[in-house]
Amino acid sequence: MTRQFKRTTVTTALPYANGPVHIGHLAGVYVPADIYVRYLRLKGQDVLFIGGSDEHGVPITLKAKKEGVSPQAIVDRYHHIIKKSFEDFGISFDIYSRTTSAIHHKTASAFFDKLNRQGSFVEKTSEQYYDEEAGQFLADRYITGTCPHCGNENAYGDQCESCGNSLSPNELIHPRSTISGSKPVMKATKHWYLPLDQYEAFLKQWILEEHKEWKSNVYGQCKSWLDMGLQARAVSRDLDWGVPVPVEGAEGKVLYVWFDAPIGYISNTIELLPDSWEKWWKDPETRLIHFIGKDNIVFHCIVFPAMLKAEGSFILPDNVPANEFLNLEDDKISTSQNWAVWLHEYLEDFPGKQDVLRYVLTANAPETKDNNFTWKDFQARNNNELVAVFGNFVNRAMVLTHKYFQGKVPARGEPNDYDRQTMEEFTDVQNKVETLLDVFRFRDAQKEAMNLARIGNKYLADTEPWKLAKTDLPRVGSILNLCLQIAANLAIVFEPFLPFTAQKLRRMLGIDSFRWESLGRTDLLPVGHQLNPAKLLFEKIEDDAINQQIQKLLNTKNNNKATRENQAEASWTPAPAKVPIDYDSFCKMDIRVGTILQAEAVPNTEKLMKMLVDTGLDQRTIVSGVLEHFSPEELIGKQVPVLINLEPRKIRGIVSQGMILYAENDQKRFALMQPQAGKTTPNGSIIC
Ligand code: B3M
Ligand code: ZN
Repeated sequence: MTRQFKRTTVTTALPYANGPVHIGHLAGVYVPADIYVRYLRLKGQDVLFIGGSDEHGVPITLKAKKEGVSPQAIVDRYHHIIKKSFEDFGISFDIYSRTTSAIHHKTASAFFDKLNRQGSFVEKTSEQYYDEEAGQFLADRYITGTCPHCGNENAYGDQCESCGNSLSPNELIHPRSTISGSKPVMKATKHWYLPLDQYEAFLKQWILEEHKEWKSNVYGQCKSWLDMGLQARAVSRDLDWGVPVPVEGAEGKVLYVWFDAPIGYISNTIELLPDSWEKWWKDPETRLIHFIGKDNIVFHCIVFPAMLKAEGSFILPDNVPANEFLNLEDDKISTSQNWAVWLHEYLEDFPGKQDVLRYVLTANAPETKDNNFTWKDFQARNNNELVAVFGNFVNRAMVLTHKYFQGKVPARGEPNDYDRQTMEEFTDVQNKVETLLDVFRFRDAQKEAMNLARIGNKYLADTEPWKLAKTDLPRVGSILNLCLQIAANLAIVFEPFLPFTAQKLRRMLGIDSFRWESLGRTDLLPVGHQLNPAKLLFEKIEDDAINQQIQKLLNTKNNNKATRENQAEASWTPAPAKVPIDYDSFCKMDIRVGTILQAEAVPNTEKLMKMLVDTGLDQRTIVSGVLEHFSPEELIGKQVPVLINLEPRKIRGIVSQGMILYAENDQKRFALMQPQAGKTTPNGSIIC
């Protein structure tokens, strides 16, 4: 049974202000939330839409350190970029603020203080890594060392990016501080813990019994956390960036970012509505909805509710419609790998096409499982759905009305059977879309909206009014009237999904606003109403534009590969030394300078190159396994060291007389070693 509420507070996860936002953010959180909020507003409901940047936490301090600037400079930069991207894409926040605001510091601090005074925390002292040179405790990300699982020497204290294992700092072999490079020591430090175990019974009842309607991915994750049993979590950190712990003697300690960030939803409401914010957070007749990604479920369904419960005066979320992740061209979106479509870059490449991206992201929304964005699919959905169905239908209806009726809505005669059937097909659209939106099924809801465009497009194609103009103009008028009514319905139903297009369409139809309740009606535009000139709602996206995007991603892949190889080289340690030999043994080797005269691949082999080498003493054949490393052209004419007194060996039927020496690096890649430029070293020169 659904309860009746007076108003709805909708929040969206606060993105970390340490980078711009990408399509994964939009698809997972902000577009669905915006659709939902626009829908509620259209229905005339009281709704508040809260967003903001998360400006604390270690990733931000690390980025600042890397760039040699202050954390404030980092968050200032990205907060504005993120805020602008959301505005550009029509994410209709009532406020988009930030957790470095004075009001947030005050609110988060007071929240902690209240919990602390009423004894909601447990204080515990534990041993943590401390950098004696830098004089500070080290957050997990500030410690690197060798991964115990894969041997990667640059694993972080919380995770090894090489093998993907989660780590705790004391598992690292040879830990180092990333601040000073020194070896950290263990030192006692005191922190405040929220005893989640004490809330377990309450959470089990509240989620598992009272919120069985939550999305299965959310409910399932909560259940597995609760089944595992909850433990106390530290809500403070030793760090100099964040909201200071408001306790005497707690200098150098701040609130853990996941403690202060969700309070940011409240702070931002206070900032917007200093006098009336409480009804949005404390009135049981308010419904609270958190839109988030799946990695934030535990914080929004377990930790934050426990905090709110501990505080005592707040409502708890009614629903947390978390999404799974969106992949890009089959790979996980990654900020650090630049594997993303950044919103600000998208708009540079596709100006004015916000709604196309909104449409495609909703059509592929990762609602119940991870989903994939590909540029080909983006193009296909634009060209085959938005252009060919929605845009084409509206355009033809408009153009024909201008052509035959001077742009005035024509009268409708008595409907025939096909008209009636068409009308029946969409009278139910409001009900269908609402039923889906009410349970956060945005993909299917958008499909229903698109279905209306299909109905219109099919009706127009089947009735072919352009063929009747000469013989039966009143019938043409009837057909176009119904088409225009469908177009008006499209302007309503697409308003939550494609707000820019809906507005454009309303303008074309010469209507300022429609009421959501009118959805499904066929009398939205009165007879004789003057339409504005027709404009295209969507335009075809050509292969070139798509290929450019694909090429951009390929370049990213190649750059990442090169960087990985360089890093591997930089952290490479040479092979261990061999056992000593005496001088006489060394002198037995006759190594000379020679010139490669000819080189060719040995047929039917993958690795072998046959070369003719001038050793100064003779010309001889040498076979080397270097085909993967060099092309014949790279070798011909080069001077190289040759071990000439190695016993001849038969390789694939070819007698190889000696060995050319190469340098082999950590990647098992070969390089030529050549005599010093500018000095003559005739073939046959001894190498000693
Ligand atoms: N900044 C994590 C994230 O962006 C975090 C969300 C906070 S919501 C209160 O995924
Ligand atoms: Zn590892």
